[in-house]
Amino acid sequence: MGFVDYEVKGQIAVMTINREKALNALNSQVLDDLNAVLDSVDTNAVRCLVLTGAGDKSFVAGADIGEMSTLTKAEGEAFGKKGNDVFRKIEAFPIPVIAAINGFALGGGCEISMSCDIRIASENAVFGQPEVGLGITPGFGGTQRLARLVGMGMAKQMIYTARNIKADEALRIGLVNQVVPAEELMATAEKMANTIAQNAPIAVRACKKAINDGMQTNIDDALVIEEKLFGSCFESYDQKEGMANFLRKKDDPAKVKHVEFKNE
Ligand code: DAK
Repeated sequence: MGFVDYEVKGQIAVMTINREKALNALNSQVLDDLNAVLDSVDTNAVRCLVLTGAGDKSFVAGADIGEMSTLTKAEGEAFGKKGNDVFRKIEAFPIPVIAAINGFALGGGCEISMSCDIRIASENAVFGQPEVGLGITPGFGGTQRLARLVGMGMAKQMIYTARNIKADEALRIGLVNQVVPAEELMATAEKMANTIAQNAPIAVRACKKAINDGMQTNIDDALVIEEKLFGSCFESYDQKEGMANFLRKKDDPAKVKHVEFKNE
């Protein structure tokens, strides 16, 4: 669809931002297309998403500077809301989303990667929040998500200096989970997505919600959130079969089998 390709591969799917000539920069159309593709995902069939950028140079080189350059205050606010709504949709998406970062992840590109659950970067990836050099603040959640991921001190350093960092430094500060050679990026991301897809989907979704919601509140309320989501897994086919399989294994290791979780 438009600037976003979508391919289902068994129980996982790959979403590719495809605006390679502009290094996959996010204009309003890309944001609308991302929104529409996310709305079209059949989350009963697909259990994990991978988000990447087209080409081998850039994941997303930020929000579209040409489009932003002439915005009025009101239009800037509307553009920020459009981006924030899409990024929040990714963050709260019922199934996990892995960012496969294949090059520049600057400004809105770094921000969209941070709205994903897990970040895997190629060795040529470059991260940064260059906004203060353009006379603006990060506008798609960068001031909030970066501080939550790498800590306040490092987030402030990156944002105030507008200095880009390479993949190895992003790994060192905890901005990405893993760095791999570029030619292995998609295979690594898809392998991780398939590993996630083989686990009980109801439980994986509940874990995502528990972590996301719990991180926004105090520990007492967070543990209540966990309790409720823990309870919600019981009486499902997946919980009964997952536990029965463990007990069968204990009883007789020869009875060990791969559980086909059913998302029910
Ligand atoms: N926007 C538009 N076009 C871009 C772009 C961008 N962010 N980044 C690259 N391009 C385009 C270039 O203009 C060029 O187009 P043509 O000239 O060929 O037509 C093409 O992509 C190739 O780029 P370069 O020729 O520059 O390629 P290089 O290899 O020389 O350099 C680069 C690659 C990534 C270092 C360079 O392109 C670059 O510095 N790009 C800009 C990176 C950047 O500053 N990104 C952050 C943008 S600010 C808000 C909501 C959100 C935001 C702010 C506010 N509100 C609340 C309203 C977010 C802001 C940002 O993301």
